[in-house]
Amino acid sequence: MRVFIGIGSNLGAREDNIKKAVDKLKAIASIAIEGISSIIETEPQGGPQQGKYLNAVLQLSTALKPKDLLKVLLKIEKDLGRIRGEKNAPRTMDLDILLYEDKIINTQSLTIPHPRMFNREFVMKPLLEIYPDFKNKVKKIKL
Ligand code: PH2
Ligand code: MG
Ligand code: MG
Repeated sequence: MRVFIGIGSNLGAREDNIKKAVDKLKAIASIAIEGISSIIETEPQGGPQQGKYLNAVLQLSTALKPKDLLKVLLKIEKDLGRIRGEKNAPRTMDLDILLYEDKIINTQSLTIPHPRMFNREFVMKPLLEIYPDFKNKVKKIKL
């Protein structure tokens, strides 16, 4: 399955955090990294006052089901020191499933496509860099 993951970090050694997250994903047998965008520095959107983010988007190929992939991502966030506080709080690592093939998923724990990705430039810019065709898909959906 072709999957796109949004990565964000605005606490600690942000670039190292991103590299470590990518390495941890690489180490998982059922996941292959197919592409990685540029890492961009972005102003925090929402939440309390906090430092700038580094954001990027990854393309994966995986046999994992969405909820199993989510478990893997949450474990990596935790291993990289993520402490969950208030909504949009600063974090060492955020790994969000943006797209999973063309699936639409709405469960308690998972909403795919990521509901807030379309108006977030820190997601759309790196996503379109590695998946330019997505622009045409969005146009079709919104027609
Ligand atoms: N993530 C958020 C909230 N705000 N702002 C930026 N610039 N980058 C993020 O990754 C980000 C954010 C919630 O996940
Ligand atoms: Mg997020
Ligand atoms: Mg998240």
